[in-house]
Amino acid sequence: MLTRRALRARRSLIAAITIATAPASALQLHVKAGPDGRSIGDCPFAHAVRLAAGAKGLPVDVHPHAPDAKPAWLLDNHEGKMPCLVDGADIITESRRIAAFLDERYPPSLSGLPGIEAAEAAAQPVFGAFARYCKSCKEGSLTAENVAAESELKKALLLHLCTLDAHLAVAAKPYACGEAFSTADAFLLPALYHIKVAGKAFKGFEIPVQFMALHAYMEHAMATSLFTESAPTPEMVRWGWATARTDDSDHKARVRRTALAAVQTKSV
Ligand SMILES: N[C@@H](CCC(=O)N[C@@H](CS)C(=O)NCC(=O)O)C(=O)O
Repeated sequence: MLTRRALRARRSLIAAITIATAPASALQLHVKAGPDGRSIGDCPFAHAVRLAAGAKGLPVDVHPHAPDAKPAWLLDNHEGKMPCLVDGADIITESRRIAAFLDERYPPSLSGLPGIEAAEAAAQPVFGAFARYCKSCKEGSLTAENVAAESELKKALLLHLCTLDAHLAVAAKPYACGEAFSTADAFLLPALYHIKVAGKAFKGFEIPVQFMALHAYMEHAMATSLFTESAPTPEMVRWGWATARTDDSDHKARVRRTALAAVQTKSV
């Protein structure tokens, strides 16, 4: 049992640590824009960075850029890569590197939690498996061979989801490592959100109800303000995948016009 004096000392120590580790000003995060070039786009990697920063209570100013309107410094010195974090003199690209940078600089650690390796091993393959499946049988490429390949890609995704469900059934109380939000959650939640929205829209795919731990995990985490305040809209996610699912530039332009009209109608 701590005495009042010890409690006061502990509080001022925590305050001192917080002051010392808070960024001097909000972090700046440069991300892919939506079809209007102004709104925050669909990028799941940018979303992961926002979740990691948000879980640490760090304020982030988000700057969306269209592919043809990126700042010169980003193009010249960082290959135009986004997401790109600017924290004072530090400029970092690649979402995993950004998350590691934030973790090193600002407590609490999201990657040093017990069980993080097992959580990452179960979570990491999911987004790639979904991307391969969702991009299969692109617009205008519906051959028998592609349909057979698509079925294999769906099976692979289901296997990864099954492994993830088994992991969450044991570990998730309620996050992928247990009680605390970790880097594994920051990257996994955007992936699952894309599966939920784009899987349904483009493949009629739904995560099987049998994956109960996975559903419980998603329901809890996707209802938190950390998630709802940083997630792109479902329209944005569908726009991103509709563009990724076609090589035809006329079709890409049509997708952009439709998405643009939807974004503009919403903002009226
Ligand atoms: N490996 C990168 C991937 C980032 C990435 O693919 N970003 C895409 C969107 S999901 C992007 O910003 N594209 C827009 C552009 O580069 O203009 C990371 O993890 O940061």
